[in-house]
Amino acid sequence: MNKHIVLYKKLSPALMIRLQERAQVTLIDTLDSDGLQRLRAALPSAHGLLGASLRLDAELLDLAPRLEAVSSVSVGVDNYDIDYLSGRNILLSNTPDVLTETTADTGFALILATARRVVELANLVRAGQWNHNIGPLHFGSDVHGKTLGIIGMGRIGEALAQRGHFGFGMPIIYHSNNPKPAVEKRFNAQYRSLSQLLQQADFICLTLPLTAQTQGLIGAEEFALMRPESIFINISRGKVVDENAMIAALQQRQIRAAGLDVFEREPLQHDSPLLHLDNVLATPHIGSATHETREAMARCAVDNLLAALAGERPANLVNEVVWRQRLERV
Ligand code: 8YV
Repeated sequence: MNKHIVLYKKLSPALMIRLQERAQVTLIDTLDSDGLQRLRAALPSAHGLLGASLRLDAELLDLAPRLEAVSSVSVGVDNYDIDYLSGRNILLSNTPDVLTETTADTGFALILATARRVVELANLVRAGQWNHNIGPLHFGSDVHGKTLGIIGMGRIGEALAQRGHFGFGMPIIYHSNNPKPAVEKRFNAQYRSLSQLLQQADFICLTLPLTAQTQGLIGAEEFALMRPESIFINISRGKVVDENAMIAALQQRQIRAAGLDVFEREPLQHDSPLLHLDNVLATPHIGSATHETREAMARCAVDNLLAALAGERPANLVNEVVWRQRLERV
C-alpha cells in the first residue's frame, strides 16, 4: 500500500519491520516540544496514526488532510474527539480485551497493597525501622470476605469480580449503566444504585471509561457516603474523580485509604497533596504495563491500522458509523 504511517509511540523491532514492509513509516519517539513539532510537520502527509497518551484534537488533526485511520494503543478513547473523527470519515480503533486481565491484576494488586499497607511497611523495613513485632499501629485491613463494590461492570470490572469472588470469597456488588444478569449469575453479584454501593462496599473500585457522563462522578457527596473503614481504588481515569474532594476525604479520614493508578493530571504533579498522605498508595498508570500486554496491545493496534489502510474493517473499531457510511457508498 502506498501509505504514510506516523507513529507517536515506539514499537518493538518486529512490529516496526511489519509496518515498514507495508508502508512509509515516520516515528516520533518523544512527545516533548521537539517531538510534537516533528509530529505536526509529519501530519500533512499522514494516512495513518498510531500511538497513545496524547490528546488528538481538531486543532492538531486539521493538519492531517489525508488521514484515514487512527489506531490507539489503549482501551480508553478519551484522548480522541470521536465526533470530529467520524465527521471526517476517519476510522478510530483501540485495543480492548488484550489488556483486560493485566489491568484487573493491577486493580487487585492495589486492593491488597493498600489494605495491607504493603508499600508503607516494606519501606519501614528498608529504612531500618523494623525494631519490634508489628503492632496495632501498623495493622492493615482484611481483604478476604470483604464486600467488593465495582463501579463500571465492563470487561475489566468483570475480571476484577472474578478475582474477588473466586480468589478471595468476596461478596460482589456493582453499579453500571445496565444490570448484567450473566455477571450476577457467574459471581452471585448484586446490582446496586451508586449511593447504595458507596454505603455498603468495603472496597470501592472504579473500572469505567471517562466520558462526558462519568467525568467528576465521584465527588464530595459520594465520598461522604463511604464508610470510614472503606478503601477507594481507581484504575479507570483520574478525571472520573473530583481529586480535591478525594484529598479532603482522605485528610479527614472519611475513608480509610486510597489505591490510585490514575490521576487528573499525569504524571502526578510533584506538589500534589496525594504524595504526602500516609493513607494513599499511588502508582504511575501501570494498569496494562507489562512486557507481554503492552506488546500484545501494540500488535493489536498495528493489525487494526493495517486493516484500515487496506480498506478493511479493523477488528476493534470504535466509531462503527464511519464503516457503515463507507459500505453505503460502495
Ligand atoms: C495505557 C490505558 O496506559 O488502555 C488504556 O486506556 O490507560 C493503558 O492501558 C495507556 O493507554 C498507554 O498505552
